[in-house]
Amino acid sequence: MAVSTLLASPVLAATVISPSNKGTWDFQTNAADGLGQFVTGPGTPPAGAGSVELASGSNGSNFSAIHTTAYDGQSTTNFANAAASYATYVPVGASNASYPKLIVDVNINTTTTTIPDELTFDPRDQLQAPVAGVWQSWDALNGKWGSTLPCSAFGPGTLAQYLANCLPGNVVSISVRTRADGTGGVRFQVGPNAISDVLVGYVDNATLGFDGTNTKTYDFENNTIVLTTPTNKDECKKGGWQNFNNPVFKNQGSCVSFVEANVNAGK
Ligand SMILES: [Ca+2]
Repeated sequence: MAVSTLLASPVLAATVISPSNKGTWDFQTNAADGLGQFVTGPGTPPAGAGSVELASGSNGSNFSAIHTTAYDGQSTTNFANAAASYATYVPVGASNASYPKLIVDVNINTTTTTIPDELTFDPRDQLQAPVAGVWQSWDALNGKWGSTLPCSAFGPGTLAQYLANCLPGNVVSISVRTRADGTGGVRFQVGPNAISDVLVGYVDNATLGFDGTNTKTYDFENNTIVLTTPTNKDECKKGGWQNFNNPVFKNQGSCVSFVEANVNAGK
């Protein structure tokens, strides 16, 4: 009997990030009416059924973000083991500035000093045009990034161009900066943009890594359980009793009894 062995690439299960399991992720906004939340949809997200919604509120000069601390302190020399891809959705009619950016706060560590920088991947700067009303995937690692360092030969450009043109000659490493407010050096963000912009964008299916030791795919989901309660006896019939979870019923009779006993509930 011949036995053959197939070696397949390991398939890494996505890490589900949700209201009850945010892991290393958390929301941040500077707007009183800004919003960061897990939602179902919109449309058909690339992973699972939900995503993260980021909205800057009524003032588009504010921002809304979801951060992770998972990569803080990790170092690389040339991004060789890094990973950066994600998917976005922007509703039709929303500002074109709504496409969530991927921002990485880094330190450029040289033999003599540490230079802070902020690398930003903005879907609006890429070869693929942003399109509203559909989910789009972005290969950020191989896309164009902006930098806060003065660098006339860059902006936006590839990470290879950044390494070649924007850094001093005595760089030892590039590391993800730990932010003073503890929110984490890697984030997805909408805004800030013009005050008149109403920014709303969604993110899902993000694969992120920096030094190769903690590369993960994140599936943002809204797993909040919606409580369902029957309000009339007909809802219990034809198997309907099985659809409720507040409370859960053993059979149609117990469902009907519950409705009869609670007929005046809330009146
Ligand atoms: Ca999802």
